Amino acid sequence: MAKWKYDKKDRDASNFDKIRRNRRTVKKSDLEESDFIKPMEEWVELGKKEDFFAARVVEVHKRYAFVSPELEEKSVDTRDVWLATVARKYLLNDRMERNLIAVGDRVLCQVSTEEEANVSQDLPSCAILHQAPRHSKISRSDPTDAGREHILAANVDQLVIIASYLHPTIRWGLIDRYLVLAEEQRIPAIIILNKKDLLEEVKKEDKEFYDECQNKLALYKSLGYSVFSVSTLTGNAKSGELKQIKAMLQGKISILSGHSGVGKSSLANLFAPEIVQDVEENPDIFYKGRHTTSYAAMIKLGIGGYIVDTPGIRSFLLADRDQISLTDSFIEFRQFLGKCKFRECRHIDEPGCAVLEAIEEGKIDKARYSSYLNILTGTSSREGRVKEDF
Ligand SMILES: Nc1nc2c(ncn2[C@@H]2O[C@H](COP(=O)(O)OP(=O)(O)O)[C@@H](O)[C@H]2O)c(=O)[nH]1
Ligand SMILES: [Mg+2]
Ligand SMILES: [Zn+2]
Repeated sequence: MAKWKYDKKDRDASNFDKIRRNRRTVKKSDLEESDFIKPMEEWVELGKKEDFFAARVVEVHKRYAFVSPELEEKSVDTRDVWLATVARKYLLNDRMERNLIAVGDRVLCQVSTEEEANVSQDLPSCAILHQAPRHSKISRSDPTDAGREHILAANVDQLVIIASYLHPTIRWGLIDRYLVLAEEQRIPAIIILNKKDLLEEVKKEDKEFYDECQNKLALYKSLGYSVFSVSTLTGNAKSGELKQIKAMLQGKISILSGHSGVGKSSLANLFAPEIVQDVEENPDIFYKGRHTTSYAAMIKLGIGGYIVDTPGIRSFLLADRDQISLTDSFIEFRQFLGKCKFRECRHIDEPGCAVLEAIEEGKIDKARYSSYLNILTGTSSREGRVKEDF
């Protein structure tokens, strides 16, 4: 029997495992070295080829994506969509990332011939041949495979973190996780605290919670972040803090991130999106874990700029971080980097630790430090990951 011929043994589960494992050893660098990612210099020339066009990925599904042709750099009509699949040769490599392309990626596409195109669908179709280098990427650890990276969006200019005071109750630790992502990518973060109307309602009966929220608001402002306290339900985009948010979104690509139900789609809808976002009108259904937006989508805003509305994410875990890069991502810790007695200080219980001293002196907030510890220790083991899942 020829070596390469189908052999029943291949179907044996353990054999499959072995094959999978071997494939998983293919490193990310293989992809980087392949010609999928093209530097910008080559990009323009390639785009001139017949049947080729530059586009922006506006939606990613499991086996296909939607792209919108670029009208000019950074400008697309997000209602003009093509069905796109990544050229098959690039899919043969198994990778460290769950997804090869993400919403926001700039790609070079080739129009599919009639035979290649799936005749059963109405959209024009194309193959994605190349990807432009990314200037930023927002990713989490894949909940189905913690060792893998799930890239939520690429090339975004800023990260908008949305949380609601109540329904669902705010998780300050989650805000800190998102801030780490923004700091690592060196992109600005904007914090929006929504459902202020609900906070006002409990002001009298739960003064403690109300005060805690006010203190946190002041804390994040003191760190230098833009923080807004709004109600997308009762507020008006023409005045106050919603107007300020509008000004910050104009001309930028912003990713809206946060738990499902906090009001991401409601916020997007205030700024004249080309495609109106679904808002879950029945919160009861929604709290059982259902959500209407099930994929990340890039939408042009009538006010100028783009937003990437992300699906209701139930788990948001950061991949492993070493303590040096993590210390650097907590902006108020930065000034103490290199000032600890030990060079490899993790700022946990080491003697002569400058970070611990700063906490004692009230220069670093204790809750922020707890977030640091949670991220540092929570990502060190698989169990930690599960426990940290919130
Ligand atoms: N009370 C109150 N409810 C809001 C506010 N903003 C949004 N909601 C409600 O919260 C639910 C989830 O909103 P949605 O925009 O779909 O959240 P998303 O999952 O983050 O996109 C919906 O029932 C909205 O009507 C607000 O400012 N106050
Ligand atoms: Mg939504
Ligand atoms: Zn230290």
